[in-house]
Amino acid sequence: MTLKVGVIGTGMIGQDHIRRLTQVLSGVAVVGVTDIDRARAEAAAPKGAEVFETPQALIASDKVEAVVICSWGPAHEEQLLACIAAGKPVFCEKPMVTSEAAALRVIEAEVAFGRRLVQVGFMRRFDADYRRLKAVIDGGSLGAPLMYYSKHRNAAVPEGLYTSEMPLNDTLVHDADIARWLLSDEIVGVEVRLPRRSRQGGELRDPHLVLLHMESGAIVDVEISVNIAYGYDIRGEVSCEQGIAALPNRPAAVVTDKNGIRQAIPEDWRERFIEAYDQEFREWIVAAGQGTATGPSAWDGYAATLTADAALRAVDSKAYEPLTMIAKPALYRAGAA
Ligand code: NAD
Ligand code: ISE
Repeated sequence: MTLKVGVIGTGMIGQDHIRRLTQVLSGVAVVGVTDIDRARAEAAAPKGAEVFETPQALIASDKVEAVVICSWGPAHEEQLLACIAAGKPVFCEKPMVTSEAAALRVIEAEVAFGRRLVQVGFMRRFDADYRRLKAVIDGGSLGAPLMYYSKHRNAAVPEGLYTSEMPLNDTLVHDADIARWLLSDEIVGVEVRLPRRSRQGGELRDPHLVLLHMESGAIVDVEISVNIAYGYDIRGEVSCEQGIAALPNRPAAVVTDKNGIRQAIPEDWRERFIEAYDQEFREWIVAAGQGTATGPSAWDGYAATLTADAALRAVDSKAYEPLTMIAKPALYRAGAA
């Protein structure tokens, strides 16, 4: 069985996902693409794929069995709701949506449909190192987790992004999700501290130090840097009652020369998480082929969006900003079909 997929948004990650769906993974074919920039969609379309005029036309097409959304965050809600209305499994890049109200509309639509259809692109949950870290914490040999340090450093962002919005809506959401998942906990409040501005970014508001307060009382300390210049550097360390569990450094050749002993650093997320994205889609293809979704859910997308909203409020208020979640619908509870 080959799952016939349509891709909405053929920018950076859309092209990377089309490459993995056509050249790396099996049991899947990209039969349609669309982008508001038609020329970009045409350039990215694999041989034989149809270039649709609009996301709505792609979602409605009988040729398309499941959808991959790689458009900009603010466009996701309308596209997700159309997929749910059509009963089609959908993989949606993070952030699932960019407001609490939009997240609740997606949850409401999926709950009314009665079966999970949405998987959100929190690829770290599929990374082998993060999975090993979670297995150690869940194993319990180190006792309860007390603190988690999450370092999220990007080399650069496009010019013109100066406020806290992009670092918190687009980048922090990964740390929020991985913290909830690793610690099996919920975020109940957020604080943000703004250190002195890095001079490398001009007017860019960078970096951010974010504290996530968890329901258990554990605290997560997140560094969000989006203009660190030297590469893409992701680290994590969980401090537990009886020991520490940390992500290993990525294996890379060790170079020794007159400048010293060093290892290469990934350029960006495509390189660092290449295997994680592959695995994320492997698991999505299996679930979508059965007409459903597993992995990070609309509930997880909602939690991450609430966290980003609270962090943005905390930048202005300089105070602890609480999060209030609705009661978790049965569809998203452990063991739900
Ligand atoms: P991009 O700007 O390179 O590409 C986005 C594409 O979507 C553009 O080609 C744009 O024309 C198209 N688009 C925007 N709105 C549209 C609409 N309404 N209908 C059709 N096409 C539309 O951005 P990107 O870096 O590829 O990011 C896309 C999404 O993927 C974002 O939500 C981003 O946060 C997410 N992303 C996730 C990861 C990850 O690690 N999981 C990494 C990068 C980006
Ligand atoms: C980007 O959109 C991603 O999702 C990357 O994983 C993240 O590290 C980066 O900060 C975001 O801009």
